[in-house]
This record gives sequence, C-alpha cells and structure tokens, in this order.
Amino acid sequence: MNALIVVDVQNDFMDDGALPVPGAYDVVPLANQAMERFDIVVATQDWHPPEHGSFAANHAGHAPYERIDLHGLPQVLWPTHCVQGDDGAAFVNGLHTERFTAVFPKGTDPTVDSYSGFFDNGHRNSTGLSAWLRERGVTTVFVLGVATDFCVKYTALDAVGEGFATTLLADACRGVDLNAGDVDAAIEEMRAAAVTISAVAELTATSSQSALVIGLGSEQARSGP
Ligand code: VGL
Ligand code: ZN
Repeated sequence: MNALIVVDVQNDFMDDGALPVPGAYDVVPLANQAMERFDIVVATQDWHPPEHGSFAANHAGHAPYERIDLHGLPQVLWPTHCVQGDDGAAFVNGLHTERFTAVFPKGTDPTVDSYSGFFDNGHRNSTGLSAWLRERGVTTVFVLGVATDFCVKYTALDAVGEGFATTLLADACRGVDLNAGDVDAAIEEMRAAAVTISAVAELTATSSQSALVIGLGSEQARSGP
C-alpha cells in the first residue's frame, strides 16, 4: 500500500508568509494533483506553542536565521511561525484538505524543534506516524511539500530509516535555501539515502492503490543497462 505525505503546506511557509519559502504557492496545485492518486494521504502540520524554542523572538539578543544551541541540539532561529490556532498555521486555501486521511501535528514541544513528520529533532519522541502507516499496510511513501531543505528532507530521511520505500516528488517541493545550494544538497542527501527522486507527472493515472513511479533519476534507473 502506498501513502502520500504532504509536508507543511501552511500559510506561514507560502511566498508571503512569516517564514517565506520562495515559490511555495506552486506546490498547492501539484499537491492537489498528486493527492488524486492516493487512497491514503497524510498531512503534517507545523504546530508550535507561542513560547516555542525555535522562535528568535523567544531568545533575547538573537535575530531570525541565527544558529544557536537549543538544549543540546543545533537550532536555526526562525521568525515566529505556525503558532497553534493562528491563520499562519492553517493549511493554504485551495489545498484539497478534504483528501487528507489524517493530520499529524509536530513541533508542539517548546523545548525541541521537529522538522520530520516522524520524530522530533532529537529523535526522542515519535508522532505516531510510522505505526499509523504500518497499521494500514503502507510500505511505500511519497513525499512533497515545504521546505525541501528542512521538513521535507527530514521526513523523507526518517521514512527511509523506518523502512518505507520512499520517493520524493521533487517538483512539488520548495525550499528555504538559506545558503544558495542548500536545496540541491538536500536532494542529493536524500538520493544518497536511497530516496527515489521523481515528479508528480510520473505518478500513473491508474488506481490510486497501485500508483507506480517510473523512478526517473533513481539510482536503480541509472544503474540499469
Ligand atoms: C519548517 C522551519 C521551521 C519546515 C518548519 O516546514 O520546513 N522549517 N519550521
Ligand atoms: Zn517550525
């Protein structure tokens, strides 16, 4: 069984949001198109309390995008974003949220950030996503959303770590690119970790349960005859 994981397609990550991801609005129609191909669609939702430790505003003398140590883990300080219940934390208008089978909030613990939809950044607490997927017979996941170089990357890497065959729908992802080249490096890191890099158009138009990917750009495809 396949599942689609839609990562953090929320107002604050859009082009005009509090933590803007350039081109993020382009993800919405591609996410809608991809969701039509899956019976199981899981959304992650960045869902921080106002006192969250990743917010620069909660660290006197620090500015957004500075790096600090947060309780023993490296942390990029972010503009205040995706505060629980605020409009910035809501899914983007026009995203077909009625196709979501389940939503997994993350980043609720103020002491640790949580980029991955599976675990917090310290890998101490699980969101329950792995168990939820396994209970439904899911063995293969497809990942899209924002940001390629943060939440998408760590979600895909954890999916592999949890034993799911994992494909990144790279055209339906956008990144922060704090330093030019971060997004490309993130994609290479995923590829090196056995994530297949593909695109929404490669999902077949056949039954959602048997959605197949040609696997363009995958190591397997490249090492073929
Ligand atoms: C994200 C930074 C902070 C993301 C979430 O969704 O990639 N990035 N919180
Ligand atoms: Zn966040």
